[in-house]
Amino acid sequence: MNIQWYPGHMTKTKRKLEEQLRWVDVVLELGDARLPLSSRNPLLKDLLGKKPRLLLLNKADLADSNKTKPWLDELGKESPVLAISALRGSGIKKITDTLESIMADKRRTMAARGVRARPIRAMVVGIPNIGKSSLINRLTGGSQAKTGNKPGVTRGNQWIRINPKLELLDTPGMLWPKFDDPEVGKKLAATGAVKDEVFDQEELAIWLLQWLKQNYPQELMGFYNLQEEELNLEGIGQKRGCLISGGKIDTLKAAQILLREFREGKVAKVVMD
Ligand SMILES: Nc1nc2c(ncn2[C@@H]2O[C@H](COP(=O)(O)OP(=O)(O)O)[C@@H](O)[C@H]2O)c(=O)[nH]1
Ligand SMILES: [Mg+2]
Repeated sequence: MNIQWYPGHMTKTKRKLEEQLRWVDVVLELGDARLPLSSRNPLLKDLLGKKPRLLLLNKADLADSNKTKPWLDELGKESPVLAISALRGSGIKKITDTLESIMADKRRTMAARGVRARPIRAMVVGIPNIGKSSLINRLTGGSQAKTGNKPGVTRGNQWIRINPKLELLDTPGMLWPKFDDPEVGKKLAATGAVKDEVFDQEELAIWLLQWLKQNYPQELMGFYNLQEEELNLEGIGQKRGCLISGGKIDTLKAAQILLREFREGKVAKVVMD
């Protein structure tokens, strides 16, 4: 993420999203399966009003599936929800059918009024790095099957025909991450949703180590082949040969290794909320 979300940016981003929302029947809200709450901006709910949404918890390939299940049940009370991986392709096939069932009532009403059926129009919405472009690519199969400009759509936005039932706005809706709570900020930084510069890398890695020790101790010890009392940046640095002159451990390098390997899902598959 290369943007700092100052109030000015937020206003502009919000206005753009409001404009885009006018043209769609339904919204595909992307969240991160590792952060079913922290990766989402609650403002979206207000912006949507009565417009239906399908929540997609992306990056499920990196998430702890035992903990994803209860979240799906809980969040499913508010809106339909699927766990997906835009990278691996899991869950993608269910999207069209779920959207159809979400729109079924409205479409019946329209049909009764004699309005000719047209494909459902949807757009992808989410914070930076959540996988919006990956999902659009996955849905389109990488092809740029654009259906051309339609009246009422901002210049530059186009519809992509996904299948006979579904059209997608080619430009995703941007939301900014919300982290009034520093804990939420750390979770977003640890998973790579906000750029590293927001936090000191060593501090962030020390926080993450503590979190992993509390929540996934076996996975952490197993991955780095360390005993419980060695679970610190020095221990990781030693294992990985992060040395500076004088035989001291380069803890910054160890922090960067931990953050990278955690984000790649190598250390443990987690749910942090
Ligand atoms: N492991 C994993 N990585 C993903 C998934 N979806 C997206 N990514 C990665 O997340 C990063 C951001 O994805 P991108 O589609 O550019 O996000 P955008 O900023 O919302 O458009 C990229 O490195 C993607 O490869 C997923 O389902 N699983
Ligand atoms: Mg993108």
